[in-house]
Amino acid sequence: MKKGKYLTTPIYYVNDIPHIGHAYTTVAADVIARYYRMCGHNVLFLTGTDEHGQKVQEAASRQGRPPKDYVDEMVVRFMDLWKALNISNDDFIRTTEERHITVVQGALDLLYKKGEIYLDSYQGWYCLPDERFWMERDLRDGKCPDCGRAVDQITESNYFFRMSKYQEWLIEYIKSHPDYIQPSVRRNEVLGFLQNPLGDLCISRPKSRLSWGIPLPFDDKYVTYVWFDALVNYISIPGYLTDMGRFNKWWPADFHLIGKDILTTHSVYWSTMLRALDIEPPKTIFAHGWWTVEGEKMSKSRGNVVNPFDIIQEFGVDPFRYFLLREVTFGLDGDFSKDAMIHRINGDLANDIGNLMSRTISMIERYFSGIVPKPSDAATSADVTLEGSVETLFGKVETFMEELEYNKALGAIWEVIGSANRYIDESAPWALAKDDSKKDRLSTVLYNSAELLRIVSLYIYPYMPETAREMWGQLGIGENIASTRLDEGCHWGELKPGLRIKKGQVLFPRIEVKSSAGLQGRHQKPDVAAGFSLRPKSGSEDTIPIEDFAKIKLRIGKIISAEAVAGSKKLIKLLVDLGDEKRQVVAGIAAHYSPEALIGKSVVIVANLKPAKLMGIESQGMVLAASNGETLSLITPEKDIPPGSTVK
Ligand code: ME8
Repeated sequence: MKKGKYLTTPIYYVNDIPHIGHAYTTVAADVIARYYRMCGHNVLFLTGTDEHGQKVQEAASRQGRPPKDYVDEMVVRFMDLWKALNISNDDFIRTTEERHITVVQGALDLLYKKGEIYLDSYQGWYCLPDERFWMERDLRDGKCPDCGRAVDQITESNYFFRMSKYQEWLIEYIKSHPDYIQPSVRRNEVLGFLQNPLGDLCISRPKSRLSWGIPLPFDDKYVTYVWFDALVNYISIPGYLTDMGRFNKWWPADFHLIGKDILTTHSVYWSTMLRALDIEPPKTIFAHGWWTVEGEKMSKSRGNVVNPFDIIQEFGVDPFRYFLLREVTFGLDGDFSKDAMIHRINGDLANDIGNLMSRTISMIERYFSGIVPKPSDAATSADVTLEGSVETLFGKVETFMEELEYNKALGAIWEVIGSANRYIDESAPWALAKDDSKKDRLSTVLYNSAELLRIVSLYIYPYMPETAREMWGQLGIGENIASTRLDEGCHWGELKPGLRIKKGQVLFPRIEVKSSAGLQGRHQKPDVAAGFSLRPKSGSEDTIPIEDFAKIKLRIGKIISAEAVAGSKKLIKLLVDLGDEKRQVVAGIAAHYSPEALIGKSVVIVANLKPAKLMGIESQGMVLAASNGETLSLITPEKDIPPGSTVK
């Protein structure tokens, strides 16, 4: 067994319902935890809930209930969500648990005895929603500099942690440990923050104001500041002060995964707290980006909070997990929309991996009575290339996973899936099957496709565990994929010929969308009213008067040049001759046409469409195509007709 890996998520406030943001960090941690286990590491993956503090006390009192009652009920929502999302956490910390409280008090006691905590009278401004004190100079327009809400002036005696004395050490530490705070933009942000003098940290709240917290061990008139309490979870659970043998096995944590909203508390408060306790800092604090919803900040008042249970119900767990990590680079902000989700499902999942699976399984069933054939003829250069692409995948995925570059790891896996689909297209097993003399070649092609799917299942298991299990089941592999080592199972040739495949459900059914959305937009618009399952509606609401149709100016255009849009798999930039003018049109057809094949073609252009930007490139029209979801065909005139001709 290799060295242990310790991963954490933030512990979430229980006074809110879990949403896509909470799901994001937790799924990201789960993927890395599963990946490490598959690489033979012992893993401690910790998540949990932050249950003390003013917000919880107030929420409970609004319901006229004791806080503990309230948190006991609320925590279930998080636990249920993690179950629904197949989160494989090894422990779940609730800050109201005795095993945590003891350690918080132990740590406070140690710091107090070392003179790292002192009592002082303090005047400042308090932001209730953020539970943070601010100095007069910190305020922005008299409001909380973090959230912009009103602050109350407060004077009281409190206990302070001598955070300021570690400022120089922290700057030095961050500078000399480039991996400590990631990504680098966040590291620079923290270093910028540390250019201003660091104050000491108020770590107590008088019980007269807040009773729902962990009592200070050296003064029972106070409870512990919720952030001090919460951050200690990262060491209380692996055994700090209670089981130092176990603690030393896990600590320092390999990754604290957090959102960028809580960067300061982790990089400044937590680092200095650990320093004062003589504990090594974690190896990496990674602050990922922020999800918005259809371009807007998620908030209860906007009513646009994305409930992960709804998404799971509508699209399934694995597509949701896949989407979260494929759609945006971990570290950058992301935008959620059902459109984007459907686009991923229909493209990457249904078209790419789903199609590869279903055609391979169907052909093994049809041509070999459901028995995985033995590769029988000498390898061709196509076979060697396919095998080579699989053999080099491990190195790529390993590098990306170590850097938490989830979308690049998935990109590398999907490249291999794409090559396999092309390999099948080019090998044309359906044609080989018609010729008895080509039976050996047919065996090899289908064995190779099935073997590639076996290996791909291993790679996608951390992201989509249910799908990977299903794929192994359909391939007839008896072993449990969860206990298969990735580094051992990813080598070519281990699939045993003779296995009986078990044709099962389609992995990812396509989600039908209206084709009328054309090719202009990045994602075709789903019909929300119809709940994404579109059937033609009968009745007058589906018809338009001829005047409406006449508003659309359709003209014949001749494609003069075509080039792939850098960084996009879907888009091609076209220059189109419309007779009296030339237009630049960006079309999402790269999956169906190569740029070279387009030059010289006459197509139908929507000529009076408002220009739009696609990946920053202006598109001055739309090219029409017919699609049934799988095949896409440009609409071209049946006879030779000059550019600019009208289409009616
Ligand atoms: O801050 N986009 O808890 P919290 C991306 N209890 N991630 C998001 C997000 C969004 N829109 N919204 C939330 C707390 N998150 C403290 C943490 S840790 C010792 C104490 C995720 O319930 C992201 O991980 O407000 C963020 O850091 C976390 O939820 C905040 O959760």
